[in-house]
Amino acid sequence: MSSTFDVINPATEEVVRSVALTSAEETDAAIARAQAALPAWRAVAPGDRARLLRRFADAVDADLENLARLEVTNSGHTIGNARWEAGNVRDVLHYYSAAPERLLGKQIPVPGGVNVTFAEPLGVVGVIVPWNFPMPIAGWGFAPALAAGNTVVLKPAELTPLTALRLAELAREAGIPEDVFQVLPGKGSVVGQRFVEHAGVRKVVFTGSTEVGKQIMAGCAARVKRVTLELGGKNANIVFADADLAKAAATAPYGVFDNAGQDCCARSRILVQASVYEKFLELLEPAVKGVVVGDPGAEATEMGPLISAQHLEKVASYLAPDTPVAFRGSAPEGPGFWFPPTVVLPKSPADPLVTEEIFGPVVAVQPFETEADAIAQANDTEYGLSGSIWTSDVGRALRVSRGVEAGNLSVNSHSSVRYWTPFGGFKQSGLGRELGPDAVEAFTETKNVFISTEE
Ligand code: TAP
Repeated sequence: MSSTFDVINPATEEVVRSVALTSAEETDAAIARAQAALPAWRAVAPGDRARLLRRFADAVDADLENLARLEVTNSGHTIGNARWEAGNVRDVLHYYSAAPERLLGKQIPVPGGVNVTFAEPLGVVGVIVPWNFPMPIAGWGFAPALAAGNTVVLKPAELTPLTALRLAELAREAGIPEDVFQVLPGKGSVVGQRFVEHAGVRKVVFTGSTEVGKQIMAGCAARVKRVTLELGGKNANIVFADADLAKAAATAPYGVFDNAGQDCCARSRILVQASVYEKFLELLEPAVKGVVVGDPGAEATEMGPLISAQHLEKVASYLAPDTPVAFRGSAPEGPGFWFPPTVVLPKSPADPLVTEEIFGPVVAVQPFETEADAIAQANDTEYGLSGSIWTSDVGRALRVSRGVEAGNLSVNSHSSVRYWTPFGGFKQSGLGRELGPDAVEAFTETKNVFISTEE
């Protein structure tokens, strides 16, 4: 008998739907079906596989508003963000639909014959998704995996299964065979664990906490299983005195409080050059207080609730009565897991507010003196995912970009994820890259074949 999980609307605390949890036995059966579906899927002609992915993208597009509303209800994402997220799944499917017809090998000059390489699919790929961006992170795994001819089993986070389940329905409507792309809602310790342990799964794509990512990597190492890891971040937003300070301050709240700070790319440390530190804080205060926090389904809302009561408790635990809070924004009263945007001024670089990924709407502002000091402070973390650099000096922008140990940097903006470009972390923020022109390679093995031409 399967057990069930009650999905809760984080803005109202009401039960949305009860979802059956996949057991270990059911996971094994799904993996066996995915293995059985592999020969036919990889044999689909490249142009036909491309067409199926484009039809899947079109089905997502036709269902965009429904998917977005589902995410608002399940995850408390603002409706504007949720529409972007569903649109991102559509765009990523379209982008990788070009891949089946371009899975090129090489003809390499060798003596005595002809040498060619093939990009072969890996087999069954297991994708494990966290609760903070249920749609896009699912798509970054399944779209290139399917394009390369793999079959996919996908586990959404226990808290947020609804959009992934809908995406599986849309894939079927588009004509993708049921066993080629299966969504298995359930617990990480059950379904996710089987992806790691089961010999039939040839690659695990994991996005989530660094702690669980290390366990996944260790489990995969024991089986020499391919693994991609997208883990945590404690990203720096570096503001130099020569920057457009008004713009840097006006945008800083959105660089960290988007998705209520539940974003691996959240710029949760703002490093400000000491000569403009006070001025920056003066400009930051109205920007933080102006963030519209409330009903995520309302068009004007800029920040919704946290995902769960447990997560709210974790975020709140970082703020003690003696925490140096500079100022805070607002949050609704009553039901829902609300936490206001909060700006803190830690005194020590060892303060957990500076070192730990809080994964909520809390940002630490710290001064720095020189360019070298800014780079050293930005790098004083085990993480290395993203970051921003605000300066009007192009040479400095490039020097600091090269100096900061992180996979995704933006200058005079807070952009991290663009599906055309590679995304992933340095250090303990991850292993491998997703998105961009090369992502499909991570879902293939290179096979080398030599054909003798000797008589
Ligand atoms: P986790 O607790 O690590 O969970 C992530 C996923 O792994 C969930 O589906 C979870 O299932 C599953 N899982 C848990 N234990 C497992 C195990 N032993 N074996 C296999 N799977 C297991 O993370 P979270 O709290 O959902 O997400 C927040 C974290 O993700 C943050 O650290 C954030 O920075 C990181 N994140 C990183 C990125 C990128 S791209 N680098 C993007 C988004 C989020 P359950 O739902 O059952 O727990």
